[in-house]
Amino acid sequence: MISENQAPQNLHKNESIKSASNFLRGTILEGLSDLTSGDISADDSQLTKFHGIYLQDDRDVRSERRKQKLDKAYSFMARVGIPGGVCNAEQWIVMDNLSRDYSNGTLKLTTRQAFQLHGIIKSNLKHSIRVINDALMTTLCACGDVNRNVMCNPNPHLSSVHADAQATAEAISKHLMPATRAYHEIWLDEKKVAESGGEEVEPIYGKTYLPRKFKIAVAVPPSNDVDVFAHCLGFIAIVESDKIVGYNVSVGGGLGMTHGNEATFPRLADVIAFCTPEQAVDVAEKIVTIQRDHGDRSNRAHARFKYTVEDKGADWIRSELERRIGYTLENPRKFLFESNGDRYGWHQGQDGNWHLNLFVEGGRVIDLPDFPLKTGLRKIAEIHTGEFRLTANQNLIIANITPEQKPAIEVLVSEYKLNPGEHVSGLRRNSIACVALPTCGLALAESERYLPKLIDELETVIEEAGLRNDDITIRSTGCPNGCGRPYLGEIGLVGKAPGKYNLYLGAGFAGERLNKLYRASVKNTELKDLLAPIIRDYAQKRKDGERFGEFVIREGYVQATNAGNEFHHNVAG
Ligand code: SRM
Ligand code: SF4
Repeated sequence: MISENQAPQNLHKNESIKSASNFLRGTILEGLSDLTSGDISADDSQLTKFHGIYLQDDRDVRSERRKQKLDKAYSFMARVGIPGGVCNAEQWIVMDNLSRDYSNGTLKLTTRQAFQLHGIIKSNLKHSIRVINDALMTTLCACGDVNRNVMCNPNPHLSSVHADAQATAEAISKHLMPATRAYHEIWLDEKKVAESGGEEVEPIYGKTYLPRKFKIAVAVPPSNDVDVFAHCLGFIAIVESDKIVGYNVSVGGGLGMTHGNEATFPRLADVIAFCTPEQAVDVAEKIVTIQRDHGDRSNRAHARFKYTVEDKGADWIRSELERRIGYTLENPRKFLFESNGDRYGWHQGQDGNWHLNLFVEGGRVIDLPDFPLKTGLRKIAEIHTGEFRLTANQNLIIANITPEQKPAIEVLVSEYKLNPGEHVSGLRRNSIACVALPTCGLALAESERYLPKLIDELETVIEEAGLRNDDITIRSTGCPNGCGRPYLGEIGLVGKAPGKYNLYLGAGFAGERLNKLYRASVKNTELKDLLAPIIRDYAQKRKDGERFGEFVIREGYVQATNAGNEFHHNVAG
């Protein structure tokens, strides 16, 4: 029996767009060849998301152009998903070239270990996508109602453990890629399936794909840098004698919500079972099919897997999973996360190779007059034989540097003033800001362009309070969708309107607890004064080892949020 939210008459319009799209083709090809306008049709712009491509416009000039009766300044954002954030030096150079030649001159390292190129105009789009594919990367499934870029802890200091975790992330990613050849036909000029007499099937997704986006992460305790509990599906590595013996499986995390709609809320995942490394791909596939069959296809604000888990219960999900895989899973094993931040600076792996975790503010790789970050990284790429690894905190690891190569890289780090995080305050090095304005069509307020300025102001407070080197997580977003995972910041800022933010406090430092609203609609000019006394209070009264997020709860600034469904409420007692 199909449920009400799957009944044909109740389906959201995106379901019919997907269904009529002929496996994600729509009229994208025709739209691309029409160069009389810079955009594509509304339906196609839903479909290009599955191809990792968003139609955007420059919001800085939107009102001026409206006054002048001009079209919006359209361009495209392309997102390149690389499982676990791992790419090689040649691939970095390809991305660097594309950003210089066809986009806005910058690279954005995202909170899901992907690259974003902003500002590609329509006539350059196809060529850019082809260049990305020629370099053995893809934009396919970086967005859309499918499984997205699979995240994984990228710091290979425990070389063999990380190699195994990465292999799991890559295997899941590969297995959950859609089968449609639409992408190859449209962007890579492959022969049309219809012409070659073939017939298409989507064995995992079916022709309407998932009700909504789906996200997976692999975490390696004690680091929760990937924020595994914010994911639809998580795999938490259980390590014994330097070997991954299996994964705890977590389900039902997700952060997006809508201001003023309490039926929407961020939710952290429940840990439901333990699986062996060999079972992980099967578990991932079957969880995806549970969401395919039971997710809400009528209301996109209730369509994420977190609501399926919330409504049906974690126990039901586990038994349905076991029914679908055909065997029983073990109960979860013990694990401990210590932080959801990055390990900055130089670290040597078990195999003797070195890894340098650099701080990249807001994930924006750009050349500034006094800080030529982009050129510095390119120079490194020109000599580096290891990898570039994008972190879930929008930072970058130059990974697998041989001991012989280390001195040459050190010279470049110092010549280009690259930042291994040592001179940065504990607040700044634990900051995340989503893109927001001017490219994000959903932004209600600034984020990436604002957070560094707020941190400048707050640094005067933390300096005076003697907290310069203390790690405190601060995360901001320009709207409640949660792209910078703000509900997992000890301090979280969520855009409400231009210059106004909801201020949240009290998340767990290891990403184990959501924060809680402290003040709504605070003007940006008032944020420093609102936070300063709390920061000073923390400096004076904190207990040994007590984190800022714990302190604000103990001192009663906010109540603890122990479950997503109490995010909007204070609980009596
Ligand atoms: Fe996100 C939509 C940027 C991570 C939740 N996100 C968007 C769009 C595409 C806006 C749009 O739909 O038009 C943003 C593009 C802005 C731009 O100009 O580039 C955007 N999201 C980002 C990135 C680039 C933020 C960043 O600064 O790093 C991150 C790209 C990740 C990637 O590489 O795949 C990004 N987005 C996230 C995360 C964090 C995560 O996944 O760990 C979340 C919260 C976790 C979650 O999904 O629950 C997130 N993005 C959303 C949502 C809300 C989803 C929901 O459940 O309600 C939207 C809007 C939507 O889907 O309707 C959204
Ligand atoms: Fe845009 Fe909102 Fe995501 Fe920020 S959180 S990138 S403003 S959708």
